[in-house]
Amino acid sequence: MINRNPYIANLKAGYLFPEVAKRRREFAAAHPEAKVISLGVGNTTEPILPHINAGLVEGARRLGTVEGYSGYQDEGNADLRKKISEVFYGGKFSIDEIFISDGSKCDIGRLQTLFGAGTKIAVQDPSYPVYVDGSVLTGAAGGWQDARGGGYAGITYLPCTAENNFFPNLELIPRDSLIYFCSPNNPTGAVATREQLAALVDAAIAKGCFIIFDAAYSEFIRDSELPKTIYDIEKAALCAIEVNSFSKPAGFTGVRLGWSVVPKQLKYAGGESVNADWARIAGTIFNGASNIAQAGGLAALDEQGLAEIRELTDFYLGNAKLIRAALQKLGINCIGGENSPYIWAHFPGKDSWEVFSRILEECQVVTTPGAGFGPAGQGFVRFSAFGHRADVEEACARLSGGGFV
Ligand code: PL4
Repeated sequence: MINRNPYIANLKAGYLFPEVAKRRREFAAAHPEAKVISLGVGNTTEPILPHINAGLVEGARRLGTVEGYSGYQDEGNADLRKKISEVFYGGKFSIDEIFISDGSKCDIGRLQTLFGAGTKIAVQDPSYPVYVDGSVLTGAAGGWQDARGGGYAGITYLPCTAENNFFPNLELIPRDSLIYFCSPNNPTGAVATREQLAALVDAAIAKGCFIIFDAAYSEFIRDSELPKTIYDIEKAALCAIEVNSFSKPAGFTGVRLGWSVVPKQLKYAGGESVNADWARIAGTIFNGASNIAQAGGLAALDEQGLAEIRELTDFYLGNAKLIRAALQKLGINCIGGENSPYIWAHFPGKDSWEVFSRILEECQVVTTPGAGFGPAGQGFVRFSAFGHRADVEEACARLSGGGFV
């Protein structure tokens, strides 16, 4: 009989979001009368806006015509790649440095094949679970260890707490490691300043590290002083890969479209090109994003599409403001929710899964327990601003009863 991949056995628990969904289902089964509202998983709820939707429809229509039909486009639509470079990076990348994906999560997983087993990993703690769980699956991380709040061997957790203003101590980053960094951050909602990102890039270059920079929430940034991409920092192309997505800004969570930037300047210790390797890997184990999704992506990046992105992200930021205000009225300290769709609420001394259960029982509102994002998430709960306005208002009214505090 064939053996199981031993790295799978290293995973300590199930993936966070299905676990939250399971507990929600169990609660709903036990309380069939309850109208449960989800402020848990960051899943978009609002319809795709008309201009972008028309781009999708037109993309589908063209596939039914001789002139408009297209098949495999492994590397992605060249017009879309060019447009991404222009809109997000001031045209500084050539189209063969922009790789279209079926979403940023999918590329975060695939990118790990560039480095392989035994790579040292550093993550913001707390962080989006895919960085850690994906590292375990590729063997970059080892088994679970209970010491110091728990964590996987081979992963350096960089605590992001109120004490350090949710930006990690860069001295903790090991030499020659792969650093996952997300800004605006999931789950804390914190956004790194230009100075902080510059310090991160300097540290990475000095220590021979690469950064995988996850900018999936960049379109929620409203403060013009805050950087939307790591490539705003000079020299970042020497040490960073950026992943991004149409999921949250355009409502493409189910459509599936994203991209990765792998600069040609990026070189391994031996001088080999990371870009060439990524083209090789992507060409081997990925067959391109849907042509329909890419047509929608092109529509999203013209003038009308960008205005719709602004409208949609404004809507979710409006939800975030309501949630934040409701929590603050109860005296709960929270950050995020201003340039980000997540609010990170602090319940000092409490277990985050217990707070999750209390909020579910008292308010029939689903959240995400902070401990699921890493050891430093203990005592926190994440509220997502993705929801219909009426549901968010109803959730805020229920929360304001405060029975769970
Ligand atoms: C639940 C920092 C959400 N099933 O849609 P994608 O693949 O382009 O984006 C995924 C993604 C990438 N980077 C960050 C993210 O936060 C997300 C989406 N995260 C959340 O609630 O934290 C959805 C999670 C989904 C999942 O596992 O990704």
